[in-house]
Amino acid sequence: MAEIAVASHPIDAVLRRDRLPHIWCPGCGIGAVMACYARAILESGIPLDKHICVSGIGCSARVPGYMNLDTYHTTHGRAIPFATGLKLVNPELQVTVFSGDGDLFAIGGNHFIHAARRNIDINVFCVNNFNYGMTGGQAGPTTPMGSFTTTTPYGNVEPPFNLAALAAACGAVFVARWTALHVRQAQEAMQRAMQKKGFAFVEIVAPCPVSFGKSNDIGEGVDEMWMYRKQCVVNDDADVTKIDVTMGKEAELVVGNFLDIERPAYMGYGKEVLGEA
Ligand SMILES: Cc1ncc(C[n+]2csc(CCOP(=O)(O)OP(=O)(O)O)c2C)c(N)n1
Ligand code: SF4
Ligand SMILES: [Mg+2]
Repeated sequence: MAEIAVASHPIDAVLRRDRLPHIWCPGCGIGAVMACYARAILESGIPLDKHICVSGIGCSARVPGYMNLDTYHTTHGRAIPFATGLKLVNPELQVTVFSGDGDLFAIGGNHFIHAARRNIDINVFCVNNFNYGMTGGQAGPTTPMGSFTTTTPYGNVEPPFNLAALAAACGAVFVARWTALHVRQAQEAMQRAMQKKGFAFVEIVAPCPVSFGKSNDIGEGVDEMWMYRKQCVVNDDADVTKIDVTMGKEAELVVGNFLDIERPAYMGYGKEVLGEA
C-alpha cells in the first residue's frame, strides 16, 4: 500500500500526535481551545520544557494528554493544589491549569478561590461549556438559569457563577473571557496570562453539542458556536460584576480582557509586603 504523506502543521511540535485522534465528540469546542493554547505556547518564547500543563477530570481535562509537555492529569477538582505545589518548588516553570467549569468551580471551587486570593503565579484556562460534559450533561455551577440539562429537565432554577467576577473578587490579576470562535483573542489572552506574574484566569466559552447543546435544542456544535458568537459584545472595559451569562433571545455574552492589574504574587512576598524581619 502506498504511504500516505502526513503534512506537518505549525503546532505539531506541541502535540503528542501519536495520541490522535482525540476522544472529543464531533463539533466539540475543546479542540479549538487546545489549539489556541498550543499556539500561545509556541508564541510565548518560553521553551517547551518549561511549560507544565495540569488538569483535573472531565472532557476538557483530557487536554494535557495531547500536549507534548510535562503534563499531569490529576484527580477531580485537584488540579490547582497540584499546580501550586509544582510552582512553589519549581518557580522557574510556566504552570498552566487547563480544565473544565465543573472541575474548577464545583468540586474544585475552594481551591480556585484560595489560589486567586494568595495570587499564586499560575495560569488557569477554563473551558466553560455550562455543564458536566463527560458524565452525561448534568447541571453545574455555571449552568445558566432556565437552561435544560439532564438533571434540570424543567429548566435550571439556580443562578450560575459569573466566573470573571468570581476570579476578580478573589484576587486574580488577569481576567479574560472569550469563546472558542475567538481563536486569536483567546490565544492572545493566554499569552498575556503566561507573561503575567500572579494568578491569571482565562475563561473560554465552548460548545458541548452532545450534552448541553442537545438538551437545549441548539443543534450541531457549529450552531452552538455561532449562537454564542452572535451574542458576543466585546468590551475590555466591562464591569465584571455586570456580565452574568444568560441564555435566551435577548442574551448578551460580554467578552474581553477585563482585568490586568499588579499585586504581589505569592512567590514574591518578601520585604515589600512583610517588611524587614
Ligand atoms: C471524585 C469524583 N467525583 C465525580 C467524578 C465524576 N466526574 C468526572 S468528570 C465530572 C465533571 C466534569 O465537568 P467539567 O469539568 O465541566 O468538564 P467537561 O466534561 O464539561 O469538559 C464529574 C462529575 C469523578 N471523576 N471524581
Ligand atoms: S460530551 Fe461535550 S464536552 Fe465532552 S467531548 Fe462531547 S461535546 Fe465535548
Ligand atoms: Mg463542563
